[in-house]
Amino acid sequence: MKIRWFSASLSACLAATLTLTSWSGFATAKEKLSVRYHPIYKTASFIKENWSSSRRTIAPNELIWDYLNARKNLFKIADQVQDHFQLESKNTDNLGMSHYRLQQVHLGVPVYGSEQTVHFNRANTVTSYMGQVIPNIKLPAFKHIKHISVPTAISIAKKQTKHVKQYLYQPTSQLVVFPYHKSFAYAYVIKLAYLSPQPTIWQYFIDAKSGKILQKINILNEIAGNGKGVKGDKKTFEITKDGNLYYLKDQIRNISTYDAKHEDENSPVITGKLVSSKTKNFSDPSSVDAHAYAEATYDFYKKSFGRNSFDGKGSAIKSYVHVGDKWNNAAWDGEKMIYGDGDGKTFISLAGGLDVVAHELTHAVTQYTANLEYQGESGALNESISDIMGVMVDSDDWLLGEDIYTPNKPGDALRSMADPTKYNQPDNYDDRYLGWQDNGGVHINSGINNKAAYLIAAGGTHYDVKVVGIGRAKTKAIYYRALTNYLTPSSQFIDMRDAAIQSATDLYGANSKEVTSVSKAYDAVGVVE
Ligand code: L5Q
Ligand code: ZN
Repeated sequence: MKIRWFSASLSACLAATLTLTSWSGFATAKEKLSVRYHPIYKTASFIKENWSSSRRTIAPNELIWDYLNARKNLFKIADQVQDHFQLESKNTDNLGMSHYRLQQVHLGVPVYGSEQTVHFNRANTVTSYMGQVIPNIKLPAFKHIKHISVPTAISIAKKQTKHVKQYLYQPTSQLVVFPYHKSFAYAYVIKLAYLSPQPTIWQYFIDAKSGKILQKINILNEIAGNGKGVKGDKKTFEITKDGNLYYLKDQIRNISTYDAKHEDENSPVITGKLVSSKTKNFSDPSSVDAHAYAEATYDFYKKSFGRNSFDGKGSAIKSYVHVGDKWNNAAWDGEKMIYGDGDGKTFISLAGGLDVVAHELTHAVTQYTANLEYQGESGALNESISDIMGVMVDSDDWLLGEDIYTPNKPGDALRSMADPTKYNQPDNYDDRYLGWQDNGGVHINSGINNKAAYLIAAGGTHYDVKVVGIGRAKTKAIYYRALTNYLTPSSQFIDMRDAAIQSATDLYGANSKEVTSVSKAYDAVGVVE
């Protein structure tokens, strides 16, 4: 499309506004204002300028409204700008610029697709505006219109996908003003997502008055990518095509994988770059595994517990590979997963371990649930929960990190839940570490709870206490329930015992064999009242 530029002197543009609101901002008269207009709505699509407020002292959050007020003519707004825009977010970048996002509203209801961005430099001068404003929407208030309910709208959309057995999450609904046939209608935007038979995210626009489907789009733009993992194994995973490039971005699970390009592991911000490829084949084994294993862990949580991402609300899962220089570790940093390449001797690329990836992502689940404090006994429980879910995701063994630890020493691992003492961890509360290292031994004392979980699942006699195994599926259900419903940030080993017994009671009954196994297991590792 050809872009047409219009220039106007500021004083001319502002003449009308200045008389209306004497305090509204203005810039020096000589400054150029360049405006590109929307071809149909004739409101500003892009403004390039240097606008600053004339008010001497002004709260930062009022500046944005002063600006919109100063430009209201360009948006064809006659009344209060506050009635037409809703502030969505503000981001300050590393250049010191502030970027505001706004949403046009009509009588309080968002106008679909009509969003705006306004950009301030560090001197609080607006340098540009971009977005869409639809003028003269003539629709009475929603409450004055006879309309169908949200559940009705959802059932209309669901009728279209009768072949779907399981949705990824509860269908969502948002009321919008929807531009339709040169007019407007209130519509519910219903989102339906599912993985099979074909990964799809439908967005249905249901007329709130008539229930008619005005439009539907599959907003999933995703395909299968492939590549080899750290161990040389071929695998497929979900990617996204955008323009000429493919990206490690799984839109249905909301998982993206970035290359940190050796940014320091201690850096407060790791920028990274979304991993891309010219073909569907991805050649970096670390990012392939980080991505595919994050997907596998997502699926584990979804399938086992119905959990949608670490927060249960579908939050974006971000992995960063090639963090640091030969860094021998991986972590959840509170917002994202970060993986080192390893030095090649102690570790190879840590993203190459499915159990490691599941361990890290479980730290995120913990943060959003029990939020176990990362020191002392609660920290050891935090570590243990990550290990438990780590081994539950990864095949049938009780080892952690076996795939990425000491490439020249086959058979060993970072930790063993079956026998924690193999890797210098205690397997009884009496042998717990009480020093200050490792946040009070969070990676050491986790062995105690790891052994208990192992005994519950696999059974065995430990320090003369016999435990009958109840299998992995029930064990993971008990720990998930304890983590999400019972444990708190200050929970100690004894609380873990009670939380596990309580969870097993809920799930299998007070006199069940499962409850017996749990209490025997904690007896066996010396966690007793
Ligand atoms: C650890 C996470 C891993 N790191 N163990 C210190 O001891 C220290 C860190 C860890 F899975 F990447 F290895 O578990
Ligand atoms: Zn950990």
